[in-house]
Amino acid sequence: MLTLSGVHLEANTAKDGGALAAVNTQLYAVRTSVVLNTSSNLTIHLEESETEFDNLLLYENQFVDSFSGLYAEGGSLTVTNATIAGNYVGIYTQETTVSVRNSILFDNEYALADDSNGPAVWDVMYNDVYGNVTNYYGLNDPTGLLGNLSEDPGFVSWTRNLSVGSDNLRLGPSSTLVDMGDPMVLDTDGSRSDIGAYGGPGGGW
Ligand SMILES: [Ca+2]
Ligand SMILES: [Ca+2]
Repeated sequence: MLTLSGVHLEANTAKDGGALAAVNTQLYAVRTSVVLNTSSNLTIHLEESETEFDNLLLYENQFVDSFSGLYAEGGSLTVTNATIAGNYVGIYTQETTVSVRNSILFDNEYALADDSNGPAVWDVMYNDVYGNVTNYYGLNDPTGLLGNLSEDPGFVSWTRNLSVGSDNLRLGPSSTLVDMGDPMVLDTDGSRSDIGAYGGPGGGW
């Protein structure tokens, strides 16, 4: 088991996994920020791994030839309280058991995408998927069900411009995603969880 806590991955370049790659690995990552990396085959590239991300920031990652974003092939992927913006794909999987909860996917080309041969096995609850060119690809759009929303997240500031200097992906005071996460999950202040990377028990970063 590989554990990452409070790791910031910025401006790296690699072919498979511009920031992070794992094959046949158990990986737990909490409070991970991944920005401005460049890949030719996905920013986070996971194969046949059991992977869990809590409080993930993944934004403004670029690509050459192929895609940027988070990719998993086989294994399992659990993403809770992520904010994923300005990548080519948000989360893209093939033959993976996927859980995505309490997460924001905004301003990507594809937000949640599955390209499995069989039916997609996705558990998708209490997310906000909004403003992507394609919000859902290869799986049903669950907006309005199980706490899934499609609303402007109301970040403090966001510009998709290949730079992160002026981005602040915390929820602004008028955001409708405050207290709209899984009611069984609490924030550090004891309130119902907020959606996004700054919600949930690990959200105080
Ligand atoms: Ca930006
Ligand atoms: Ca809250």
